[in-house]
Amino acid sequence: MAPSSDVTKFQSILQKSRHIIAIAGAGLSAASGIPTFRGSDGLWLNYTLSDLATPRAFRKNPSKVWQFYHYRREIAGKALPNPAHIALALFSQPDQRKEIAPDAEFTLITQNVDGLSVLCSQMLFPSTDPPIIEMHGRLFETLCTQCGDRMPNRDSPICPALAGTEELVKSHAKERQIPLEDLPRCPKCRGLLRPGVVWFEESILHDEEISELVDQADVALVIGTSSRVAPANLFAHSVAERKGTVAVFNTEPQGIGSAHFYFPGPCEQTLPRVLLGKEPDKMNGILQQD
Ligand code: BV8
Ligand code: ZN
Repeated sequence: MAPSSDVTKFQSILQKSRHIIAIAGAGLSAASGIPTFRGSDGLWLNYTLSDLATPRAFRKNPSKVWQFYHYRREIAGKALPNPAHIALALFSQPDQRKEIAPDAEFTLITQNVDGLSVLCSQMLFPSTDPPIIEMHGRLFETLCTQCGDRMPNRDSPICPALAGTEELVKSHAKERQIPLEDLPRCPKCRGLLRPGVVWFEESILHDEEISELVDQADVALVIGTSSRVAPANLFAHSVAERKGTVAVFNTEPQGIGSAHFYFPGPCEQTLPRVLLGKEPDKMNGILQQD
């Protein structure tokens, strides 16, 4: 049966829900100017996954992999949360969702590494710990390949040798050959640092916590994801298998196989309306308020 787009019907389900999870992908940050992976300006258009987002790729050519992540850091570092992030941040506050989902817990499980969901919650609710799980790690963290130290790092550029290479990536020009010693190094042990993200063939972060949430969920919101990467693309299916409700928010009908609801269009428009009953343009002003 084709998924419904009946907002009132979906909101009546939220009224009775107890455990809501949201699974988000690159489409959540598209309106913030961050290219998605497979869209027309997609990140993967000019690169193959195996060239860049695997441990083997990093071992083989850390200079090239670092230039790709430096490029993404430079973009994400200038990006601001959009109305979709704001809608989720508001919905994550019990007092903000008490009309729509009075008895529900909520957790956002995001595949995104741009940190915009956490930034948005910190901007709106600085004293609360946001219910957000960043399952694929963080662009603005580094991991030392020698001592294992994981550290936040928003330096732009993260090291002098990478400065300006974002222009090469942007213009799909040949990357610079940066010597190992000029790549980001650990302040503690001088070991080579890697981006603090989860690569393919690596286990996701917080997998136990995520499994518990998925097993408990009676509603799954699937937001801005092509649902092509595992295990993130399995969560909604497992909620549906346990007779939970799945609602997809996407500009394309992707990942709607086990969906009961599909809200077509940009999530920066559909999320404020469906989750909060608010018009998207009302959301922008919220970030500017002191
Ligand atoms: C794992 C961090 C167990 C890095 C990412 C063979 C060998 C080994 C493994 C595998 C294998 N086959 C399959 C696997 C599993 C593998 C996998 O799924 N591979 C794929 C390629 C088939 N997964 C893994 O390896 C995972 N780990 O399985 O552990 C294990 C352990 C050891 C050995 C084997 C297995 C780890 C995966 C994590 C990879 N890291 N990110 C980085 O970002 O650089 S993945 C990265 O790509 C993202 O995080 C995200 O997950 C994915 C991109 O997907 P989306 O976010 O959905 O983005 P996309 O562009 O595709 O879609 C955007 C969507 O938004 C579209 O639908 C579009 O229509 C929509 N949209 C656009 N604008 C809007 C919008 N919607 C609404 N509003 C808008 N405005
Ligand atoms: Zn170290």
